[in-house]
Amino acid sequence: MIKKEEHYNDDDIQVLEGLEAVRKRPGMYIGTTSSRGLHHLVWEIVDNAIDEALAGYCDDIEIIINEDNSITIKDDGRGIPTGINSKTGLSTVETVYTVLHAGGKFGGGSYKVSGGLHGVGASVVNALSSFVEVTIYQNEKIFYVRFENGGTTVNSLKEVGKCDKERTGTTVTFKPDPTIFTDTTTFDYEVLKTRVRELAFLNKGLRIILCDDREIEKKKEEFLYEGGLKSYIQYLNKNKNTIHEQIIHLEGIIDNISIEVAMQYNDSYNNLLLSFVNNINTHDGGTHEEGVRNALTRIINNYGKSHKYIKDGEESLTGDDVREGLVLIVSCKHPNPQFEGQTKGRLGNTEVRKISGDIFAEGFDRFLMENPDSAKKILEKCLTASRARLAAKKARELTRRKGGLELTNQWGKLTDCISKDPKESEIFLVEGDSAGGSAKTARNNESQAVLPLRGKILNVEKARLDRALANEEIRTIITAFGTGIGDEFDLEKLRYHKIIIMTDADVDGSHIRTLLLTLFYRFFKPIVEGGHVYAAQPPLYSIKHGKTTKYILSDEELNEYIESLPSNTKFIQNRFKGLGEMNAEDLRDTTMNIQNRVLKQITVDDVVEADKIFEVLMGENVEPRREFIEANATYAQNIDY
Ligand code: 1YM
Repeated sequence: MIKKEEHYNDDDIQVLEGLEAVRKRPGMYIGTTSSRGLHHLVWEIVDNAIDEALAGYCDDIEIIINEDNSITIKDDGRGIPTGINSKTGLSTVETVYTVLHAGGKFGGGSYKVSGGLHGVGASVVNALSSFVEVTIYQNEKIFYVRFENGGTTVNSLKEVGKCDKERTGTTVTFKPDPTIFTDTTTFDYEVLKTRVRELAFLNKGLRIILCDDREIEKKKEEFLYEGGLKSYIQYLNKNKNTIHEQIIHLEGIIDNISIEVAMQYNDSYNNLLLSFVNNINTHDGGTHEEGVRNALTRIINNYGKSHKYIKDGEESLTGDDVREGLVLIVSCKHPNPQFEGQTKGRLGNTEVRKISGDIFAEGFDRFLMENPDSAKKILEKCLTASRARLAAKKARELTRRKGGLELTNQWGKLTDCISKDPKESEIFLVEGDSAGGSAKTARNNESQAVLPLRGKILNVEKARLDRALANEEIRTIITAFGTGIGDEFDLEKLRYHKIIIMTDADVDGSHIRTLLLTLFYRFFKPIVEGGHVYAAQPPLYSIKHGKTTKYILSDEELNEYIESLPSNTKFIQNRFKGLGEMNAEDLRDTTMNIQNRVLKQITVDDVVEADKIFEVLMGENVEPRREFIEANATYAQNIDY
């Protein structure tokens, strides 16, 4: 753990701007005022408590969603300083909450180790809240301050009581301003829970309690992992078959930069690599991750060669080979991280590459030496992956020779659009030949291509690339997309920026949709991450009365619509059994025409959650699937008719 080197000094506070600026342009400070931004407020306050824990002064944090949708966060740290700040003439806590960019962490003497996306802190939360209350327990005294309407102090800091000497800490309650968060001011317990669990995994020994005190759903859960990252790996591999028992764990500090890695292989064909810097998920990796990746490939190859798993003259294992079935987490703590990229999801500090590589290489090499049985299983797994990769390469070459993966006009099934501009081109993947036929008639042939899918496509959760390539349906999809696959994949070559899955609203339709999503998530992840994948929403009903035809998307909407009709209206209601039943005109008007249609964009907010769901739904083990289906049965509608 990195200790703060100097203590906070009241004069460190820098007075920069007023809170009004935050209210005028909230997006600049918290990214968005949608639900995501709303939850971001919680992390800004929790981060201060986590910093206190990282500095070694706090063990317990509690987060409560109150009945009125306000949030209370408590910690048992030292309490925010209450002395007067000479620059602002205010108490330090008032300065921290009312002056933008104020805080010990910007003062130079000390630094912030945890930190939200923007690291803008408590004053931003105050600016965007209808009220904030801070209570501080310090030196046997209780202090209290209250702000309203975006940061106006209504009760300046004062002593309000006495407490035991042992009782120290900070309690903050805030309520987001509904005039700013116009979409929603309702907190989502599950969203808070996912991040709280992650924070508990990342900060070994820290107890975080999450409570929901709202009427219907009162809940209380405690998150405390003595095993830290090891516990995280256990959690991620829960439904998988691991190939070696012991979780590999190593850590080290060089030049005040700490690196911790935990990893374990399972028998699947996927990998899950998570990386963090100061508790922030670096979705796009960066130098800490690169150091570990490079060292992983190097160390496994060295071990494989010196122990004759890889014979002289045999091809080395590639990065993909050594990552197959691997679940790995890298956590870096850095005093001065530089985040790069559009979403600031990449660590840029160049010195970290060597540091993380060296720490990883030493620890991993030692593990292989000390655990030859595990090492054998890992090497065998990597070698099988390598053989499969070579087989896939052959299969690809073979299909290419047959013209299967080239863009020729003889691939029959696809009805392409005229436009060659990917930005304006879309492809509909349609269930069945008859719906495919209607879609071809209904489409706008300038920008809409149609690919009917005849059979069920292969479940790639249980298959490697070489088997996937043997599947005709999958080959046609790869060819149509134009991107290539595996180590040849190139997002730039994607021929359609909208890929629209159009399946029936029944069990078979959902199955085909899930199979396609599994294929995209496992083999074309950048396409999903780039927001290119959509699900069409064909209507469930049509209602005809007089000359009017109204299409309805859900049972809920149907009831509302029928109730809204004058009571004596005569109407015909004929539920669509499937897309194939709809004529081309209906299909155009409801599902394909850009003016009227409703598309659902498929996004991946949370890779951990997505990985789990695909594994559970499509993987080998039946028991977790049964549990999942039972737990989610209430969400399923229209199971079959
Ligand atoms: C529920 C939220 O804010 N806890 C908290 C915040 C601070 C301290 C302790 C703290 C920090 C330092 C010294 C230091 C903060 N202090 C500041 C500032 N919990 C919560 N607990 N003493 C106490 O950083 O050296 C900002 S946050 F700026 F005043 F030091």
